[in-house]
Amino acid sequence: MTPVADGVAMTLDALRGLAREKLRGAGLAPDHADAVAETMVAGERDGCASHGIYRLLIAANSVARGVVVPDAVPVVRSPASALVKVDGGGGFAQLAFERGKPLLIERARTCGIAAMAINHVVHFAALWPEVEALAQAGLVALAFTPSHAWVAPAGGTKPVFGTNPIAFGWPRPGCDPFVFDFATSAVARGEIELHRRADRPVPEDWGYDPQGRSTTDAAAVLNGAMRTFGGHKGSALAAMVELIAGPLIGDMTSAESIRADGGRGGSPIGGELVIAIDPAGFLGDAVADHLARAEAMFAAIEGQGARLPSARRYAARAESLRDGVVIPRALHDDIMALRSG
Ligand code: NDP
Ligand code: PYC
Repeated sequence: MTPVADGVAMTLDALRGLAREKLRGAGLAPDHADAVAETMVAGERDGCASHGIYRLLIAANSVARGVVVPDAVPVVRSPASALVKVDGGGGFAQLAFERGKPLLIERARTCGIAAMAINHVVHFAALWPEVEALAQAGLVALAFTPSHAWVAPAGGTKPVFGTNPIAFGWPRPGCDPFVFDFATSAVARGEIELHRRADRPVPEDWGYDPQGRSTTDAAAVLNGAMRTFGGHKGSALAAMVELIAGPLIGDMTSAESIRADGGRGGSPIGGELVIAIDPAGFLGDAVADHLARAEAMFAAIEGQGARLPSARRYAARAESLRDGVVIPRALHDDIMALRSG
């Protein structure tokens, strides 16, 4: 660890070691600590601060408040050839995904398409590491999860939806996959939390105060309601995520999740739906020809100076792999104050 002007410079290996040590100190079993640390390090490495190492504070809080089962053992089963179900046993979602992923990949390759329901987990993570891993395996991937009811429907000011992310991954020959992953709220809640920590105002269109008035006060939005992105369009997509990653897979909606939390301030409780499609299932031997045609679309986007989603992330990754990362000093202090294990 090297102190720099505005933070602490760390290699990714040092950051991984610190994350594992603090997660074990919080009480997580070693396999959970390793899986959770990996996604936090990936977030920090790729310049996604809202789901990077800052999440150590959130994860430790969820364990301390008894929201998460720290030594849960995920159970994987397959109720039908194209379906995988993982019961996460109340643990964090990362290990449940890791345990179910090999069977999901196998079933997608066998059936052309397969879906995995991850149930009974606590979820605070970004979804792009999951769809990126599936796309790296040659599959098209979609992932969805509800969260806590923090977001008002378009036209209302009271929370109904979670921040409900949608992630998509597309395999590309010879380069990193095309990946996007965003909340259906105007911004992820983690971003508003970072504004509150830094005492910075938020844009007026991010949310409402508890009285339903637009505000630039981050704390007021956190206590009031966030807005969906794109008005009624984001609102409908948020509802879709509630439905397909809640009732469809027998798990909680965001309203049910926040009720189950009971004021403990833990991370969302519920499920996740992951869909994987093997392009060869539709295309057979012509798969390479058709994936090559997709490249023309990417070239048309980049050819006019627009960027692909994830281009920023991959560039940040290259830089972090070379130079390491800098953790803001106040965050580093808070992390060091957590118990070690
Ligand atoms: P952002 O609005 O920051 O953007 C997300 C996506 O849009 C990324 O794929 C990003 O690529 C891409 N993007 C951003 N700007 C551009 C641009 N100018 N041109 C092309 N693409 C662009 O994300 P959110 O704040 O909505 O969400 C952040 C994270 O929070 C997500 O990873 C999500 O999974 C996570 N989250 C998790 C929840 C949970 O319950 N587990 C709930 C809500 C959110 P790039 O990264 O390259 O910039
Ligand atoms: O940033 O909105 C968010 C979020 C919710 C759960 C995990 N991240």
